Amino acid sequence: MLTAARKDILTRHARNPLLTRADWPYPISTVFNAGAVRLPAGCGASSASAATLLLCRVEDRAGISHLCAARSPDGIGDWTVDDTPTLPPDPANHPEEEWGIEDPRVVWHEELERFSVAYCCYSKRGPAVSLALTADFKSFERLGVVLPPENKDAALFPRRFGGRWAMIHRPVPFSVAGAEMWISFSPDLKHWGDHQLLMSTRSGPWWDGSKIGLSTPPIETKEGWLLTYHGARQTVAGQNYYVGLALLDLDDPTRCIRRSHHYVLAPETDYERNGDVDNVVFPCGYTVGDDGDALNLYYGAADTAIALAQGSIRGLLEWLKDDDCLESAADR
Ligand code: BMA
Repeated sequence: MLTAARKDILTRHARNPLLTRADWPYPISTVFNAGAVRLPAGCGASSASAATLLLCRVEDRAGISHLCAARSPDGIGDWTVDDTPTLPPDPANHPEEEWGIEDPRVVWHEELERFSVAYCCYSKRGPAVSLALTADFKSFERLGVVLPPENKDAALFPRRFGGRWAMIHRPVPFSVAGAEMWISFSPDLKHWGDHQLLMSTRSGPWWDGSKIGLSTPPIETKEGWLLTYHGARQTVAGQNYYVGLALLDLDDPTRCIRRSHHYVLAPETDYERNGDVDNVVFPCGYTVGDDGDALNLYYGAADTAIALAQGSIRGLLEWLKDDDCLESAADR
């Protein structure tokens, strides 16, 4: 375990933070937690300059969040940001969005020929999980609330399992300290059931001791579904957010087969340690390079900017093998 923990498996990009409010074409307060995709041909990639799309959480100057698309040819620079909110909250038709929409996770579904956007709708009754579908990041079909409050940090898997869609999410139980990751299934994306606990918090002083939740959507690999997940650790000054790894069985994603002992990303730089909410690294999206291995992890930094950490999927899987803490089913 020590060998793995000594290696930094993710590298921060030298141009971090990649996006801040200074990059926005209209007045905003902050921009952070973004879903990410590489646009397949014919899916909104109208020109060669639309290779990476970040669907960013933007907090306006009233404190309400909406989603806004930023496109870049290389996923690093030359960002073109939509002139107006791409997906604003729609409280007239969706009262659950009254206090904004946050933290999108975007997934391409071959079967639907559309992307799903799983996001947190912030209702006056608390945060809940909503889904929308889009082919072009211009028009969106809202499916509404799919999981009621209090719940967030949801993402779909790209394909069905035995005819059913699967989604990881993070309910907040009243009678258990902390918040944990669950998985649920649906025949139609609208009706969800067969809810099962997937991963629990470790409690105490651990980096994932007080709350956990999915970070990016699951990454499909030959060895299983690679998860990045965030862990919150309570300190006297507030909660610090870290990122760790887990692996789910490829055919049965209810089975967590590896979980990292240590975190792979922690708030260390100035832009991660100081912002609207200090000491936060919070990925919501990833893209993979043409080689099928280079991983770009886009994360919100201190709820104030968007940054990029890069690594190799193969490298992360190897690291996780060394750093695995699941010695028995009871540890899961
Ligand atoms: C979580 C989410 C994120 C946020 C993080 C740190 O609960 O609400 O949107 O980035 O807290 O403030």
